[in-house]
Amino acid sequence: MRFLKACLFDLDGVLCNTAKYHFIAWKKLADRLGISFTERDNERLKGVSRMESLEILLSLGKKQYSPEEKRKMAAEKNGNYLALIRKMTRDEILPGAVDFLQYVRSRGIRTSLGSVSKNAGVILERTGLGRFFDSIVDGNRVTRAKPDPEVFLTGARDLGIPPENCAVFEDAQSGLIAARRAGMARIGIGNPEILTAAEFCIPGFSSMAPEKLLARIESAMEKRQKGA
Ligand code: B16
Ligand code: MG
Repeated sequence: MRFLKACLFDLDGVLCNTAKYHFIAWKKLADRLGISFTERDNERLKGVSRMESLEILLSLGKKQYSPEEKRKMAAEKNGNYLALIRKMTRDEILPGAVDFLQYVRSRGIRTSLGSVSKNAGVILERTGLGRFFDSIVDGNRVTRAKPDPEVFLTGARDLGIPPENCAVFEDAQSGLIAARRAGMARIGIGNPEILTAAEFCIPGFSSMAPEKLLARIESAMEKRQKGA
């Protein structure tokens, strides 16, 4: 590949469906607080940090809470979440993701995980996905959540690859905006009407042969670099 040298992957919603566990864990807290919290509300939490997620959830209720109460609530949600993800298995990896990771690596393209989750390590270990990455950037390494580009710029720096030769796979608009700010190519996983910051979208990795997907990214990068 002339232009594509590294692929950077979001974790939740791209490689495995942990968004459902975040939802169950937040909902448990919301129910206890008497706050109505739906799957639609949960969409707003994707790619957002834990404390920002809590603020969004609490904004759906009427009560005000002290910083100490909020810290305890975030810890409670994380306990709910950890209990769920500690039971994960490799069966929860999304279809086509492992084939794509293996194909990319066989072509000499480097890989980085770019998640703002502090729990990414548990998920990588439970699913066995960790071995597919040359670099792992998670919420324990970065201080700024998406849409800040820190998570992806750190990954590119780990790999020693310039941002313009990196492609990001993301299921959240906040993550795609982070990738755009980082100056990287952007592939949305999901609905193009929602993921408007993507250069193009696919429903998932099983929807297209890996070589076709790489060719499509390479041509998008080539166009962008010629236009620049
Ligand atoms: P934690 P990603 C993000 O992960 C999730 O999308 C978001 O819903 C979550 O609040 C955030 O991680 C923090 O996660 O509470 O586990 O530290 O999409 O960047 O892989
Ligand atoms: Mg995600």
